[in-house]
Amino acid sequence: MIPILILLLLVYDSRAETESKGSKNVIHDYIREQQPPVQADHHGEAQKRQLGNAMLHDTEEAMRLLKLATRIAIKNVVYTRWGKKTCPSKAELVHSGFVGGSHSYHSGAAVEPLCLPRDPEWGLYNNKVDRYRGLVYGAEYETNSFFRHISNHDVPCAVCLSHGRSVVEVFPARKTCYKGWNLEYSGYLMAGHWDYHAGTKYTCVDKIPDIIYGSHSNKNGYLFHHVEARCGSLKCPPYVHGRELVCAVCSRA
Ligand SMILES: [Ca+2]
Ligand SMILES: [Ca+2]
Repeated sequence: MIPILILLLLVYDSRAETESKGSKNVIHDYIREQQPPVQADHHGEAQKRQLGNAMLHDTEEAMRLLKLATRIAIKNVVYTRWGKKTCPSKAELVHSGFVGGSHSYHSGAAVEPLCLPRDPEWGLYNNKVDRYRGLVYGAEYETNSFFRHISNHDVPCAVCLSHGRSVVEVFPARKTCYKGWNLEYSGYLMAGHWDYHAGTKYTCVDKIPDIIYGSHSNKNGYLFHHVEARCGSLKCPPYVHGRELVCAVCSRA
C-alpha cells in the first residue's frame, strides 16, 4: 500500500500549505476503501481495534510522506538584488557582494553584470597578465539616483533566496506586481550608455541604492545609467519621451 500512497502523494498537488488538509482527507478515504469489511462475529471488536491500529499507522506514515512530498514540491527561487547589500526582509541572504563586469570602453566583451562574492575562491591560475582573456572590472553608478547621490560610487549586490516561491521575474516599467505576484523589490531600470563601446544588460537597480563606502573613484568600468524612453519606435503613450523607467522584481508561488 505504501508505494501506492507515495504515488498518490506525488501526483496530488501538495505545493500549498492550505491544501494539506484536503490531502489528509484523500488519504483517509483511500485507506478506508482498502480495508476489508468487518465481520459481525465474536471477534468483531478485536478486528476493529486491529484495523483501527493499522489505519492509524498507515495514516501517520502517509502524513510523514505527505510532508516530505510537500517539502520537495515547494520551490525556492534565487535572484540578485542589484544596488543593495541586503535582501528584502522575507528573503534569505545567500551572499552580499559587489558588482563587476566588462569595461565600458571595451567592445565585444561580455555584457552581463556579475554579483561577485567578497570571499572569492580560486582554481588553477597564474598571476601574469595574459593577452587572450576576458576581463572583469568593478562597476559604478554613472548617474545619480532620484533619492541619493551615488554617481561614481561602486555598486553592491545581494543574492537572495526567496522561500516557497517557484518563479521570479523582472518587470520593466512596473513598480508594483500584477495580481498573484509578490514584490521582492522595486527600483529603476539601468544599463550602460547607448554610445559607449561595451554592450550591457538592462538591470533592475534598487529604488534606494546602497553604495560601497570609500569607493568614490571615476574608473568607468561597468556602468549603470538610468534608462529613459524614446518615442517613435517605442509606443507613446503609454510611454513618455525622456521619462526614466522603473522596474519591479516579482515572484509567485
Ligand atoms: Ca564614472
Ligand atoms: Ca529623463
